[in-house]
Amino acid sequence: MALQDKDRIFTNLYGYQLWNLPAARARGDWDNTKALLEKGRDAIIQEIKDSGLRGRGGAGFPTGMKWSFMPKESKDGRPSFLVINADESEPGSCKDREIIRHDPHKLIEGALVAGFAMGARAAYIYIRGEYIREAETLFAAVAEAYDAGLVGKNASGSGYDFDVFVHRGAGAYICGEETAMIESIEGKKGQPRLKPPFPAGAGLYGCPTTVNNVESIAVAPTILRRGAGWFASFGRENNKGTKLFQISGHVNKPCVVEEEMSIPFSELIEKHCGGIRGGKDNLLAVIPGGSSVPLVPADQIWDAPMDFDGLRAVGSGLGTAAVIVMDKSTDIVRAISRLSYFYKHESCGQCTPCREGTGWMWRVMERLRKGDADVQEIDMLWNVTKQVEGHTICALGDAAAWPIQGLIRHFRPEIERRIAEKGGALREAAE
Ligand code: L3W
Ligand code: SF4
Repeated sequence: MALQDKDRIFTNLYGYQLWNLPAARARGDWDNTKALLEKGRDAIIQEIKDSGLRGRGGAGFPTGMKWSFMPKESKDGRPSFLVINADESEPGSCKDREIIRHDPHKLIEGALVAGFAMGARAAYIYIRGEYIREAETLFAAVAEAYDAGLVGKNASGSGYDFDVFVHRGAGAYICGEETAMIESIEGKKGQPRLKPPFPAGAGLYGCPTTVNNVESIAVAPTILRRGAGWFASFGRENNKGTKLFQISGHVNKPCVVEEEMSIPFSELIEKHCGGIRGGKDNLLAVIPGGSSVPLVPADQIWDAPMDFDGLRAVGSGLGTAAVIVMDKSTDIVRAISRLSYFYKHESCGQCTPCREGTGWMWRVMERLRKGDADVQEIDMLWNVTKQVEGHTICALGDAAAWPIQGLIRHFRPEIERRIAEKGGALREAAE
């Protein structure tokens, strides 16, 4: 059953109302936040665990469990921090932008609630450099929250001191990786660190840190107000709650929409996007979770539940739920080659399989795109993706390999056709 309006968390997703504090309050944000904090740290974490909320930034790690990794007491006088990942750079992803544009107070209230639960003294919201207007809105909303005593000293009258800082990125995709983000906030070059140690042990300035996506934090106050059971009543086991889906590409009405987790792909598209351009039979393939997950051909995606397990079952993933729809007019080899270029460009270059492999993969992809390759190069490319996958410091290497693997797995005949066609044309020209 599709989500009803009364169960939507992001009631100002389309900006029909103002984003500012009075309007946010009228929507129920900052309503007796002190009472939420009075539940206590352990009770808040338990409620988030019980809700089944899993990270909304791509990896799907259970949010309550992540919060519970933070030390209960400060060790050696070290403070703890919350870092909020608003560096939304995954091709296809555009949900955190809508939250910040139209509902920034949900995020700031969430920062306080989450930060309090894990004993953090401050939150750093790291916002993508290109989000200029969104950063302006966020700065203004944070200032409103300070002026109203909602954050800062004795935040919301709770007796707890909690600061919120906004940090602007400078346009590097890799700074969305949590440890690269921490390096960047520290003023260093944004390059991922080796894990472990995980940020919960040694993160920002060497202190215990949790990094969460914007959406994961922004839903927390509503979960606490309406109860874990309410949130967990949506979706299915292991895939609970509501979720922002971002549908782009060849649908009649691209949109960002909050829906129930596990909604079938067909229902999402028919109900909210006016269907596939040219009709269902014109669908070629879908990248269901942002560019880092493999594509799924039309016949396998149509009935798939849009959640972590449903998309894993068809060889892909939910990622950020950025659903990129491609109809039969798409040059699928070119599309994936373009993504290869993106990952080559965004590699931070510190580990060899990624630095060299992304360039290799892109160059071979370009040869395949032009049909200017030998058919054995398809297998060679597959092998290169396998040498990159799982052999790098961060997930960017995997993210560069998986779209190509998806292409070869599902569209090998199309690649071979190009090679044969080009070879035929060359032979004809030579005769
Ligand atoms: C303590 C342990 N903490 C894991 C924490 C870890 C992190 C979280 C998930 O990549 C994915 C990536 C993209 N003790 C822990 C622990 N943690 N074990 O749990 O960790 P991990 O490594 O599974 O994922 P990640 O490195 O955070 C995120 C994919 O998301 N993605 C795109 C994302 C794009 C954006 C954007 O545009 N903003 O987020 C799409 O699929 O490829 O696989 O916090 O510390 N034992
Ligand atoms: Fe940098 Fe790529 Fe290695 Fe990640 S996998 S640390 S982006 S070189």
